[in-house]
Amino acid sequence: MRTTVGIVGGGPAGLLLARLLHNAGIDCVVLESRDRSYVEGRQRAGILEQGTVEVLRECGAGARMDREGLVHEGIELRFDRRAHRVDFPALTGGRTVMVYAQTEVVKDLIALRLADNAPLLFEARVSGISGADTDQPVVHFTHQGREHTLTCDYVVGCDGFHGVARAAVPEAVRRTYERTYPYSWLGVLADVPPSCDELIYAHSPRGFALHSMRSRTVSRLYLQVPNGADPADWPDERVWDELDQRFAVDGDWTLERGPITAKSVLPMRSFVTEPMRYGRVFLAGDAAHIVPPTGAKGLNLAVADVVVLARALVHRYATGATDLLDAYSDTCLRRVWRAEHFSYSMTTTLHTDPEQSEFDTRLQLAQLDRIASATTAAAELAENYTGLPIG
Ligand code: RFL
Ligand code: PHB
Repeated sequence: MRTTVGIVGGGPAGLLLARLLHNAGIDCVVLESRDRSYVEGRQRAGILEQGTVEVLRECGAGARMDREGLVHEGIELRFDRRAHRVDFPALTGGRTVMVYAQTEVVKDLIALRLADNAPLLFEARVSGISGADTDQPVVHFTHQGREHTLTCDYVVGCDGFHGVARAAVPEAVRRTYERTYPYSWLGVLADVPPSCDELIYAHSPRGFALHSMRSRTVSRLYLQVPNGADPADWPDERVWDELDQRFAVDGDWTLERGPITAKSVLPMRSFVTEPMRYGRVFLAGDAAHIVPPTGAKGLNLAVADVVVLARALVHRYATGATDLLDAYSDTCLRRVWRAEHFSYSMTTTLHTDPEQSEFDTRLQLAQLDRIASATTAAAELAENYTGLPIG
């Protein structure tokens, strides 16, 4: 097999890149190791930055998002039994975010690719990439019990944190930066209308909690739990009781309860690998960087990477010039490190470290109070949350 751009991984990064290249008339093949229903059902992120929303619309993948997504104009911070709203449009010159689940973005992109009759192979597991530093890199994969090769002009590793593409960058040139956290999230999906129109990020003496949603009838809630926590130790009643305590404020507020339909524990990590390119192999999305989910940046960073890369590939095929491809890694890493900082600071301001002293707690509360009382501090949060310009 041969193609212009070989894409390893059919998550949001790989599928969106394929859409952008297809629209520009550049051939590509997407190889995805899992089956379609697994990829479409994988419960992950829920918040789209305004720039992500615009990209999806412009590439023709925004119709259902615009019908079913919920535009949010702010978030609520809770701390010290107080609630404070951060008003995004007022602080950012009109920017908002969209609540539209990653599962739905992925379903929409898969449907478009199949409707275009463009190559997207499920259950095609890539084992490695050879010839990264030649003109014709080769992707090695297994499909329907047989081994195949895909020869390409360029290969893009969109295969997530546990993928194989990162290994195409030789260790001698690869630098990695990593931080783990002494807590995880217990995430639940519940068949109950959200108890609030906006997301609530809560700092509490019992640890962090987040109220989010998937639609007008489905809530998504998260609780900080110790690393290694077992969902089996969290019967529904315990989850709701704990959420009630962490969201408690002075004044009226009720967390509506309903049947919990899914429960899982998510570890947290910050990770960056540099450079995001070696020869003709490029890395995009979680294959190159991971953020803890507190800032809702993971999916949005993946989108920004592939927008920059698609632009560079289109420029390369239109003009023959590789300047944008050569700049890809540096262009993306600048935004990546900004998002790493934002995600780290949201995470460490809102969570309770098991080793935390009363002094550390007071610093967290001082920072939250600053956001609640100074427009400059609130604007810094709002600008990062709604998303910085791509590229
Ligand atoms: P993905 O979504 O991991 O997609 C990678 C795809 O590559 C496939 N793959 C392979 N295919 C072929 N051959 C191989 N050898 C392959 N190895 C892997 C995988 O099956 C998969 O389909 O990466 P991508 O496209 O870069 O997208 C990034 C986002 O998915 C990610 O940043 C966010 O979902 C992060 N994230 C969250 N972000 C948030 O903002 N809020 C959240 O609540 C949130 N929850 C999460 C998350 C990430 C999670 N992971 C990765 C553990 C919850 C989880 C569980
Ligand atoms: C989600 O809805 O899954 C979600 C929302 C905001 C976050 C993280 C996850 O910061």
